[in-house]
Formats: sequence, structure tokens, C-alpha cells
Amino acid sequence: MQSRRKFIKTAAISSVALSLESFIGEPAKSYAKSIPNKPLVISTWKNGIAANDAAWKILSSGGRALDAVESGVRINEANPEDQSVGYGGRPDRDGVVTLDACIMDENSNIGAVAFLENIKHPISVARAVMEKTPHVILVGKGAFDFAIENGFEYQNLLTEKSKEQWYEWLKKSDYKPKANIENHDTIGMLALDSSGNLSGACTTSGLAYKMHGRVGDSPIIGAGLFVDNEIGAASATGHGEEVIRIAGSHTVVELMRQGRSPLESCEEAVKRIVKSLNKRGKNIADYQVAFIAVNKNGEYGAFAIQKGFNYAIYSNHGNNLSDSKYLI
Ligand code: SD4
Repeated sequence: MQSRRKFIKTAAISSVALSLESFIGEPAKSYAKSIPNKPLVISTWKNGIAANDAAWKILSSGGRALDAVESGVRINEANPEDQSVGYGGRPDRDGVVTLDACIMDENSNIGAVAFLENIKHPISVARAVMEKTPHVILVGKGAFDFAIENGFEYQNLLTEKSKEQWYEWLKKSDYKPKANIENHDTIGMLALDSSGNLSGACTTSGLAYKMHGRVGDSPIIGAGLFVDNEIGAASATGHGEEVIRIAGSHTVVELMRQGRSPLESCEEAVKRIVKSLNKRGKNIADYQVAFIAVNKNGEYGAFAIQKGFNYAIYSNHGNNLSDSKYLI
């Protein structure tokens, strides 16, 4: 009798696990064994530590993931020492700082700006596009005009430091972004709030000394960022052209939907990029791309083509920097 009761109990637990599996798409085992790790915020590169602090203030007081990611990445946009984001970003080859950003919430609301000049906080303009327009992307002068109409201030974003480095670059004018150096510190941030909702933000000044008008992966939903509130979220950093080619962040989220862990999903997406580089006869060592991902259970992971990428995670265990796993 007792063993029959035990059998019924075990069967009931497995059916909960099974229904979770069919609903969420992740292996039921991992959901059965752990309590969701939330709230949580994860962001790219070491400058993510300061951004996570700002995001955590919102998350730890029960705030919304969307508000957390916006205020988190604004820290980097305002920091002139972060030369891949916002104010102080490295310019394009013509000496103009142009910014790309996008944001996505738990209800698939999206907003983005690309090729935006002279506005310090592109992520907030992206959010305004999401909330105040019938569109999802505004670019260039249209994005700038929209920002001004909505109360954002004009600001020269080219700092003396970035200007001097550009003058140096002009001497050779050789466009060859150095992995982990001139394509470093774009911020992609993903958050899971205490209600279990996911959001993400991604913001950058793009690859240094790019062609004027070039847009990378960072403002492209599905490439630089993707959020599916049933499954998880992902973001990318590095050579944007390669991320766009495989619809990187969307790929990572779809792999999680098929049951892979965040780490395995990031690794598989990186391998697809490497495969496509190989097919085109490119030297992999010249390229860096990294993905970060988090699932609904607060499990996270990251993977990069090459050594040197790190990411910051703030959870109930504190704000920590981790070295990413990598392929070469
Ligand atoms: C781009 N993915 O514009 C961005 C650059 C980047 O760290 O991530 N830098 O291609």
C-alpha cells in the first residue's frame, strides 16, 4: 500500500515535470531540481559590473526587468571611458560618433535606433520609439529629430581622447577591427525580474572607424538581442556583421527552446559563425563574437570565439565578473 502511494506520488511529480517540459521546452529535470534564480542581471564585458549595480537597484526592490536594463546600460552610455558606447564612443572613419541601440520586453515590445548622432542615451530613444510610435526602428536624422522632439538634448559625443585616437588611426586608415580591443565593451544586458519576466537592452557606438552609415547587429532585434519570455533571452557583442549573418541572438534563444542550456546554445551559435567564416575563407583569429544568454529559470551562460571575453552577473550571490568559455 505504502509503495503504491509512493508510486502515485512519483508519477504525479513526473507529470508536473513533463508538463513543465512541454510548456517551457527545457529539460524537465533542471526545472524540477532548482528554484528559479531570480532576480538576475547579466551583461557583457567588465563594464557590465557598474551597469549591473544600477540594474540591481531596480530588480532588488521588485522592479521591472525593462526598467532595470534601461537604467543599467545608461551608465555605460554616459561614461566617456567606455569607448564603445554612447558619449566618448570611438567615431567612424569620418570622425563622427554614430550610435545603435535596441530594447525588448517580456511582451515582445521592441524599439531601436540606428546611425543616431549627438544623443547621449540611444537606449532611452529606442524605448521611446517602442512606446510612442507605431514603428520599431528609426535611423539617422529621423531618429535624431524624434529624440529632440521628445525632450532629449543635443550633445557632442566625440571626446578629446577618442578624437586623438582617430587622428592616429587616420595616419594609416586601415580598417581592421582588432578582436577584443576596438570592438570591445558594447553592452548587451539581460534581466530576469522577481515576477519572472525577461527584458534586454543592447547599445553601442559600433565598430571603431566603420564606414559612415554602417549599422551593426546591436540595434537589430534577433541579431544583437532577442527576448522570448517563455524561453529566455540572449545578446551579442563583437563583429556585428557575423552576428547578423546567423541571426545570432534569436538563434541562441531557439536553441534554448529545443532544450539546450544557455551555455550550450551560445556555444552552438558561435560554432555556426565559425563555420560561416570558414566557408568564406576568413581567418577566425581576426574575429571575435560572444553571446550571453539566460533562461526563464535564471540559468545563464556565455561563449566566445576567442579568449578575452568576460561578462558580469548580479544575482542574490552578488555582482561577479566571469571569464567566458571560448573556442580558440
Ligand atoms: C557592432 N557588435 O557594432 C557591435 C560592436 C561590439 O563590443 O559589440 N563591440 O558590430
